[in-house]
Amino acid sequence: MSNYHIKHLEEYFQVYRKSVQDPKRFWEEIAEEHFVWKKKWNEVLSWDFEKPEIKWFDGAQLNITENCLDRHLPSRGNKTAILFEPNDPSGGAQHITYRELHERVCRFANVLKNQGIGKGDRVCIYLPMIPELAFSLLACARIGAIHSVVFAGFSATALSTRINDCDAKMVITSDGSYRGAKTIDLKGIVDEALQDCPGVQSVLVAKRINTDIHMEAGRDHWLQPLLEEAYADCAAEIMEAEDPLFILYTSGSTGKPKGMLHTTAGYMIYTAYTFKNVFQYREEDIYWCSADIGWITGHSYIVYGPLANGATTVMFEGVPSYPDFGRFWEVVEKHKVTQFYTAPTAIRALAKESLDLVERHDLSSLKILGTVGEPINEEAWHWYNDHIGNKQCPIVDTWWQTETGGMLISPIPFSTPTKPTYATLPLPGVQPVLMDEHGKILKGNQTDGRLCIQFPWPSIARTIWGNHQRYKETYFSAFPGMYFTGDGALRDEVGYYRITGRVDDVIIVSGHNLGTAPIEDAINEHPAVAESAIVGFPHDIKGNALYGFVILKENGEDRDRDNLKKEINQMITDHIGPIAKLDKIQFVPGLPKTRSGKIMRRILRKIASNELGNLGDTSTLLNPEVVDQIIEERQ
Ligand code: 6R9
Repeated sequence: MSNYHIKHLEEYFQVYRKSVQDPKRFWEEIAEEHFVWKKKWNEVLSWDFEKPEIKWFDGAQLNITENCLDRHLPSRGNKTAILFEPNDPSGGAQHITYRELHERVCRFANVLKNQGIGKGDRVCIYLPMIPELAFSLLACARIGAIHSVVFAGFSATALSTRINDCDAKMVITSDGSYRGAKTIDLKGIVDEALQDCPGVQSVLVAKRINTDIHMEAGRDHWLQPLLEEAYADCAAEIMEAEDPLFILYTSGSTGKPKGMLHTTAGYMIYTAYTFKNVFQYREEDIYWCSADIGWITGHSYIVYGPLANGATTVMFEGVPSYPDFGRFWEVVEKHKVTQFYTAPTAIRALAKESLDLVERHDLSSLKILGTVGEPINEEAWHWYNDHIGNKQCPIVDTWWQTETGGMLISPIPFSTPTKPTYATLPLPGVQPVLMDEHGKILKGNQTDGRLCIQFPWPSIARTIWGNHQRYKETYFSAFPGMYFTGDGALRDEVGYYRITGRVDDVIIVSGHNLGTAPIEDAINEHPAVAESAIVGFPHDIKGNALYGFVILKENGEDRDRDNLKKEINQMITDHIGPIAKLDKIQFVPGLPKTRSGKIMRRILRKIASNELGNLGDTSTLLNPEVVDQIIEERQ
């Protein structure tokens, strides 16, 4: 039996049992058998969720880039490591082999050193999805610098806040970026941000769109000539297992963004292990995750997890709608993608379009489909299963967080039978529990509560950069001795987990706890509905009432609105009960979304409650204009 590659359900249960009974031995075997170390550990795990302090493989020394690059050179030197698919479909894909990637990372690492960057320094990366983005993460890791990637859709203010929070010495960016038919002036945004960032000493600029940009003398340098001059080899810095690898910001429910800090050995082992199992990865596969490396999904499952397994990972610069809504499927066909991993929001958007855009492509190379980022509703799940997977591809609904570093609850394809909208079972090493609001563990199945994890897994974030107290308060205080995820979940009769959404999305109506996700699921099943979001607003008698924001499909646009409202409420009554009926329904052209596709319920809640004066920061939204439209047509 191999702990590292689970192939059937019985094996899953055996491996899972072992991982819980003797977690140290379990992870130690994986660490020994599948990774290269400069020095072995003194202790596999020490932990204290009260302090909180978590250490995995303390005393070990390694460099993650040797595990992702150098060790593959003898056997996979000529294999494609990164398959870059540009924004422009006629632009030609680039196949970057492991040998080339190694060389580019080494040159880049030398450039960083020549610019005075060393171990422990923070480097902010603000790049579009071009190969230099992957190179720059790995170059930082090569020399022990801590990367902090900021998604290249964030504004100058969001960027400067993140640069200053971690005191980055350097920014890596590009002259601009492509986004569908548009170009974006990234360097202009960096220039604006840097007016408020006195700590930044240098800026490296990759050329992408070839426009004339301002280069600040003494501070800004074109990347390409520096790479050409640099040595093609760079010894990997020796890192301690618990040395920081990167910071990644995630928004909290209040206050400034939290810089989640991930460290080296545990993160490497866990992302590699979960990649291998959840995607049942095999040597000849072509794996594609459509996320942006600006999010944790891209860090763990475009860069580190796949490369640690010697995989071919597709990097896509474009958007799903350019040149048309068939682009994803065109790319799958073109590169014969075997695993495809995306977000429910993308699936819903694509499902709204003509099926012709799917059917004109040969998707027979696909073996496994994945989703991440939010609960997937039943309708989207079936569309994905029927039309993309042709009912042949298991769907892995992977639940995890920036804070968890890797997937925690997910089916293992061909082992765990899938169930629509369920993330199913915990991965080996993960010990979830459901808690009631009084802090009692809910035993047994057919129950629901707040999702906590009661034992550390290797890739849990170790702190919030510069604010350990906030780390403790946010994750370890609600239920002492447990990591609190902030999510609610239910456990069905066989022990499968279904994530019901953020706990703060629970609305109590007349004393009944209603999660927004199941109501939205019910509404979305109406044939005229494309997407919906439910929030609560204060109500004299019920405490809270429900307000639904609904996007119609094209076939619903001409329908009588009052009839539609009645039908929608009937759907809810049928699926959940009359208690969950909506008091107000507003048909909207779009929903305010974060750049990663999450609905900003905070804003919808304010609109529903008529608190229009204080909408908070909308600058990080993907589509801020939609907010004004919604306000204008408020019910
Ligand atoms: C990886 C990522 C984390 C939050 C998480 C939860 C939601 C993620 C989900 C899911 C239901 C899934 N979430 N995956 N909800 N089913 N499969 O998305 O990280 O951006 O930090 O978001 O996303 O609410 O707590 P992050």
